[in-house]
Amino acid sequence: MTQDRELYIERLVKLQESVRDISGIDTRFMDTAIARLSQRQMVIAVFGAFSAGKSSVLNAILGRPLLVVSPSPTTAAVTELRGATKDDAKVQIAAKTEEELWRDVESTLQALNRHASDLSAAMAEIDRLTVTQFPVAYRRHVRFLKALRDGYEDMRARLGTTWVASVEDLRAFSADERYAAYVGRVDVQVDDPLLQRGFVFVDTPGVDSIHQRHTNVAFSYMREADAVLFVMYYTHAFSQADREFLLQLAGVQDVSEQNKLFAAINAVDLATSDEEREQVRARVISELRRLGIRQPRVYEVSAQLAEAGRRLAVDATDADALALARSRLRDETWQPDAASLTALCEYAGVDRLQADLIQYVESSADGLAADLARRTLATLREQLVARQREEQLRIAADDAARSSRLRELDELNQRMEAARVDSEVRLVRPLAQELHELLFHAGERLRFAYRDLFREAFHPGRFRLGKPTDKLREAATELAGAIGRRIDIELRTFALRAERLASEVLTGEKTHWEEEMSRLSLAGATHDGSTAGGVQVVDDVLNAAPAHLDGGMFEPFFRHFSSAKQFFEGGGQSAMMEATEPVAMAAAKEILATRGQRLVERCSAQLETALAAYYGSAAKRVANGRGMADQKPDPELVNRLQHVIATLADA
Ligand SMILES: Nc1nc2c(ncn2[C@@H]2O[C@H](COP(=O)(O)OP(=O)(O)O)[C@@H](O)[C@H]2O)c(=O)[nH]1
Ligand SMILES: [Mg+2]
Repeated sequence: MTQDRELYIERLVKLQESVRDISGIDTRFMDTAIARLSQRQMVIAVFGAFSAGKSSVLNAILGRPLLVVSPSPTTAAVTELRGATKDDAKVQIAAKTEEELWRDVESTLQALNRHASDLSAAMAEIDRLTVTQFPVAYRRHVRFLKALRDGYEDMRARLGTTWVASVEDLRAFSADERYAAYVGRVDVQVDDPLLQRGFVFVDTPGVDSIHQRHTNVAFSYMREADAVLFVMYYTHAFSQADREFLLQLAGVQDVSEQNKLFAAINAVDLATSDEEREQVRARVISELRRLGIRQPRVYEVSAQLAEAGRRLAVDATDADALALARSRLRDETWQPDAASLTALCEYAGVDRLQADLIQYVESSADGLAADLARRTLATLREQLVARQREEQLRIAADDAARSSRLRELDELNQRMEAARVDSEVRLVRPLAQELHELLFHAGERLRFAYRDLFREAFHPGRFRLGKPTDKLREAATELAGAIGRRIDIELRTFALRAERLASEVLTGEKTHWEEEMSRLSLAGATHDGSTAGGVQVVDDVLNAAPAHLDGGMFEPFFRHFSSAKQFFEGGGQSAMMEATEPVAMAAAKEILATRGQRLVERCSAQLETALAAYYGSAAKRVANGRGMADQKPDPELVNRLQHVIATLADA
């Protein structure tokens, strides 16, 4: 594959060189293609809940313990692993900036219903918190803040800085919560054959991370990564955070029409029977389907057995590895030999996952590269053919031919001007209309989800202990939060779709006029052959504050609750669900509509700008063509172009 890519680059560079000096040929569009082909990064992003085994699975895939594995939630920063030569191998740790730290502190305090105006006020506020005063679900937030507080004096000077460390330093640093809280990002460059092939692995904070900021990071990787590996722990697949993540991924995949999800059920060594294991697998598949992931690829793995197997293959007397293998296999007499190690690796399942993942990413990267090379060549060919015809026309031109050409060009110019004038009605408004329909569907999806979200928040377990009014309030806050996150998921997907539809409109219009211009043999590209459009609205959503609904709106409906028994067995829960739905949905749709409307406006404005820019440059080309009609023709050029076009046909 690398070879193919190198061939494409070599060809494109040669071709570009051979036509660079021809007047009327603009080869700048080839630079972008060449740059994109040379950059052969293939990104595999790993997601999953805290302690699902993301780092363990990644270590197993790479066959070396590069990432810290821990029973307590440590990784709160993105770690990127990429290849390097032996001399360049290093670890770089970047601390959070003061701004990032503040955003994490502020949102964590907010989740605990506490507030502070700045970092030092926050530190004082944190001193007043005690872990036990909060419900179990929020203790992770408190522990994070406490650790951060303990590290503050040591770490504040490092905010916003980056430093080089060893893998051992990184290990020590990440294992200490006081310091780990300050790490924003880690880059590991390793002298590793797999990574050197251009693969980049990204270990991410848990999808259940307490920091809102991480949702945006996750979303960016969902869009950009070539593959997404989603890791679940055998005994607890599908938390609410998992579902939200996968729902968002389904949205991204739906827009891009690509299925890049690999789902791994880790720690299958915990299965107590084959039937149980089969059931877990079936449930994972059906949940993924229910979330809109078509044809899920599901792998059952044991990162720890893979690790034990790898070590024993190197050294059969490795006592720790042997103990680990025996304990995970629950067989104290197990002995490593060639056959049993092969069986162990087979059972651990990591080799198959690794092979499929790499094969998928490489072949899709190959496909993309070939596609890009093909499109670039096609665009170049169109330009050359147009240029050649133009030159032939000029050679043959007498006065009559010249004036008929000028008439044709003027006529094209007029049609283009008319198209420009009514592009608002013809292109921009229909797009806005289509986007409004999409918004309507997003609102409907939210309405369908309401019952599930309600039941998840007001579940029986919650009311087992504690004062019911406290528990009702807690459930209401959680429900409001869950609805808010759904709105954000819908808005992010909506923005992606809006970008895509807008660039389709733009590309459609460009393609039409490119054909018209090439029919009149007008050379010079204003179209780079790519489908990229000038419309970007996703960042607007990412930069906006998360959607916020007030849990207080549910309080008037607490009257439907008199006791847990009445609520869950006597119809109270259904009554409250019915009664709250209109209120909650009105609030949700209000936010969705306001923010959605803003996005539609931004999208329309950007499409208008991009269209105006295109019409402007196309008009310039027509004007150039008019000017050319009066210049002296060059018969030699026709032959030269013919020669290049012939070489292109061989491709
Ligand atoms: N039984 C079992 N436990 C595992 C396996 N892989 C990881 N774990 C445990 O799961 C915990 C979390 O692992 P880690 O890789 O740090 O998870 P992360 O937070 O998702 O990166 C650790 O205590 C691991 O020892 C496995 O294959 N089997
Ligand atoms: Mg980890």
